[in-house]
Amino acid sequence: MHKNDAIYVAGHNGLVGSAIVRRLKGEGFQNIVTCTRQACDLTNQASVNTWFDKQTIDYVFLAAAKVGGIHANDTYRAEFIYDNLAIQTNVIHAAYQHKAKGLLFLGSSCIYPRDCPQPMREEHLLTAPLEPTNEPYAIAKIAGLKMIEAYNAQYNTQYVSLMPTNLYGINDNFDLNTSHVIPALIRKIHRARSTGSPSVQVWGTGKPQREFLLVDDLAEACVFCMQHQHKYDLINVGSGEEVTIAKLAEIIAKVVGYQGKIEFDPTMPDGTPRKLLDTSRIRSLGWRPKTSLFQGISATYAWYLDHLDEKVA
Ligand code: GFB
Repeated sequence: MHKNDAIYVAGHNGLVGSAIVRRLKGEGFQNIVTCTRQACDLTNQASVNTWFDKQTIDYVFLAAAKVGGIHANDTYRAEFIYDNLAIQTNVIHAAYQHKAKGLLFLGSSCIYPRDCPQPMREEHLLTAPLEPTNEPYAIAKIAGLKMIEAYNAQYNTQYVSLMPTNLYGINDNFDLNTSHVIPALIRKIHRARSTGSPSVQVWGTGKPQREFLLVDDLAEACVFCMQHQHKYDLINVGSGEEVTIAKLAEIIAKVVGYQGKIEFDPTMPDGTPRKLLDTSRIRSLGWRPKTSLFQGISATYAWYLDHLDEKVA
C-alpha cells in the first residue's frame, strides 16, 4: 500500500474499523475512505454497487459486521446470519468488480468447532460441529472466508481473511444485553464500586477460558497483513494469553478498584469452553502482539471513564 492509495475502511465507527482508521492515520496513510450508513447501506447490493461506481478504491478493510456477545448472538440469530452474509457478499464482490488490489476480511475465532483441539489451527476449520450459541454468526463468517478463498483460487486475487480472538478496547459496545464480556464487566464492576454494591453478577459458571486481544494490536496486524506478501487465505490473530472468566472478573475488579464479591449466574450460558488460537502463521510472518491483558484493560477503563456520559453507567 502506498501512502496516497485510496483505502476504504468499511465499518469505521465500530470497535475494529475505528482502530484500523487510527492505525492507518498513525502510519501516515492519507487517503482513507469511509462512508456512513445513510450514504451506503452495506446490506443492500444496489446501494453498495452505486457507491463503489462513484469511487476509485485501491484497498478494502472489511470490518463492517453485525457483532455482539454471547446473549446477542443467541437472541438475534436471524439478524446475525442475514446482515453478515449480505454485508460481506456485497462488499467482497463489489471490491472484486471494481478491481481493488487488496481486501482484508475479518472473521472470528468462533468459526472453529466448539470442541476444537487447542490451540486452534487454521486447518481445524470445518472439522466438527460449531458452538450452538453463535452458530448463525459463525456460518456467515465461514461463508465470507470461503468466498475469499474461492475468489483467490478462481480470479487470482490476493485477498485475505483474519480470524481474531475475542477483542476489546476503546469504542467498544458497553450495552449490557448485547456487549462482550470485557465491556460488560467493566460497566457492571464500575457501577458496583460507584454505588457501594456488595456483589457483582457474572454470567455463567466463570469456568470458560477465553483469549483476549486489544483491538489496537489487531489493527496493527491488519495493516501488517495487507502490506506483507504471503501465501495464506486465512490467518489467526491472538494474544496467546488465556484466562478463565472468573480470573478476568478479578483482573477487572483490580483495575476498577472494587473489593466486593464476584458471584456467578449459571442460568446464563457459558458458550464454548475454550478458544485459544494457534498464531504460528502470523508469527512466522513477523507479527507479535504488544499489549498485556492488564495494560489493555487499564487503557480501556481509562477511556470508559472519559466517556461515561455517553455510556450511561
Ligand atoms: O464475550 P462473550 O459474550 O463472548 O462471553 P463469547 C464470554 C464469556 O463471558 C461467556 C461470560 O462464558 C459468558 O457467559 N460472561 C460473564 C459474560 N459475564 C458476562 C456478561 O456480563 N456479558 C457477557 N457478554 N458475557 C462471542 C460469540 O462468544 O464471542 C461471538 O457469541 C463472537 O460469535 C465473540 O465469536 C468474539 O466468547 O462467549
